[in-house]
Amino acid sequence: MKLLYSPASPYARKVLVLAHETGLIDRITVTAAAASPTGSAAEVAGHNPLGKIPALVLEDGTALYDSRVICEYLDGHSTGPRLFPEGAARWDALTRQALADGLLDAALLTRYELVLRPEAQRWDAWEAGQIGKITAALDRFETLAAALPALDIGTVALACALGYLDLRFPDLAWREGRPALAAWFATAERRPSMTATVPKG
Ligand code: GSF
Repeated sequence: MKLLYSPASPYARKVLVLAHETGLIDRITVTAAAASPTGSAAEVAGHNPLGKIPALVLEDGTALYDSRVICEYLDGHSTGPRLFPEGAARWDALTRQALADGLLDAALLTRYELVLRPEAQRWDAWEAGQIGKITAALDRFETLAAALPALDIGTVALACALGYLDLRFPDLAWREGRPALAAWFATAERRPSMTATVPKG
């Protein structure tokens, strides 16, 4: 299987962390590909009409996206733990993944606003709104941190989201006022699946 990714992509990291945790990492080759709202590499758009990464290309040429679909597909082939629980626990895990992915969506939109949009066209209220979503998501995770499961798709998504804030939004200082979340991440980021996939960019 070929993963179209970028070394800094937190969504792609979610896929790679899950691949490590489920024993599938050796079945995945990675190909770096450029993806941007103002134009993505042809290889990306050829597989995903949205022009976004990650996209997983199977041996028969089928392309899977987005990261949520790719993660659930891989989990179904796990040689070890299943990170998508069955039953009632499933909805809790999926909702925590959605909250972490939504935090990332707001972070990416903020980054694109600051890095891609010409300064004269920036909209302060837009940036403030996205930062507000990041902050609200972090505050909710602070209330959940003490009782999170050891490992599921929600905890993987959260770890990748916090790692992305460290990479791209150090000034946000997300750990300040969030001791339980900071303590949780101090352990989570030391998992081999996390140390093997530290984002670079
Ligand atoms: C989001 C992927 C995404 O925005 C998922 O895979 O879960 N819902 C999707 N990826 C970014 C790159 S990033 O992860 O650094 C992307 O492809 N941006 C290009 C664009 O057109 O927004």
